[in-house]
Amino acid sequence: VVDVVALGESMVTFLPSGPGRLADVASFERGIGGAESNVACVLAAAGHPARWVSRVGADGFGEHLVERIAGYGVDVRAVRRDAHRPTGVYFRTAADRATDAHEVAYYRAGSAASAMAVGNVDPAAVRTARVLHLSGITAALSRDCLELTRELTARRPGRPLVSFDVNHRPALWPDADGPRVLLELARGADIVFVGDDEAEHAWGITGGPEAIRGALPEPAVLVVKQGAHGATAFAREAGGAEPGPPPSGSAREDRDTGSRPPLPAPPGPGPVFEPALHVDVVATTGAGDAFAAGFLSGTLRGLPLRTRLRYGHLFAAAALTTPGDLAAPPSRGHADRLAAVDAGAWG
Ligand code: KDG
Repeated sequence: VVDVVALGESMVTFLPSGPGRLADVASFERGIGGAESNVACVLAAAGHPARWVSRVGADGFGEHLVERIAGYGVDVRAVRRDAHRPTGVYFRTAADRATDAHEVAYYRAGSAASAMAVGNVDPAAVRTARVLHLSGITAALSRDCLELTRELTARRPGRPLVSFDVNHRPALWPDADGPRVLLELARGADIVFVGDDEAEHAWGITGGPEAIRGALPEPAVLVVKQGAHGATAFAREAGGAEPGPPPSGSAREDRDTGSRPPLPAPPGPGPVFEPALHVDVVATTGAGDAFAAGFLSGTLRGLPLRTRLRYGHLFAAAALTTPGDLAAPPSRGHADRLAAVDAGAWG
């Protein structure tokens, strides 16, 4: 049993070496991207045993992805090579500093990962985890991927705790069904991450976190990300959803938590609001994934809801201040010290 399994498509990304429109940029630098593998990489870097489940092409880009993700310490043995379909890639322009506007061009239709299906994903690789992390991106990739996501979010006894990041990507949905499907999938999960802007865009909900919780009462934990403002978590119980048992021998869970007492648990079920940290943003890509990884790290360690949110913000701050998708999170000892500051010193 690993702490987390993340299932989803990863791509080789091409980031421009300077500002400008896709029509004008002359050279790009290779990186890696993929919302779910980003979560696995950050959690592995934070000391959690993590596995990535996916399909890549039998091509150089697939090889590169598997090597790089394994380099973060993620178990990639359940990733399958597809001899008939390519690895997806995407290009992105530098974001406008003021508006965050940027262009994204995906080349992933018919990719190896879009052929993930109930029949070709090893159920044991997915179930042997304390937390299974999924996102709405997978559901948009193909009918097979949608069916797989439905299967994995179906409430069944003995399934891992299911974490679901809505990740609404309008460009990927072939029809207008996306918002309805994403709501249905989120309702099946135990921990849901959604941006308030995303909830407005996808579902037309403008009333903030409370209104979003009104539309999504089922998940044990709902985390509403409010951009640079902060994030609000709702939980049915003060501690929030608890993952399955820790893998045997993970003594380091207890070893580096430091001597500071954890923050007190919230007085009752959410909402708990925690402000984001003020940072000089370099690029927002990957920040949502890092936030999810931080929150899940706190969840896996059984920390109080407010501390989980602080972990989310700390991990997101690392991603916001680097140009690519991925940034090393603060070490556990450092994060624990930062997360334990009192409210006046936070932010
Ligand atoms: O969250 C970052 C992801 O959006 C990026 O890595 C690419 O997974 C990606 C996607 O499908 O947009």
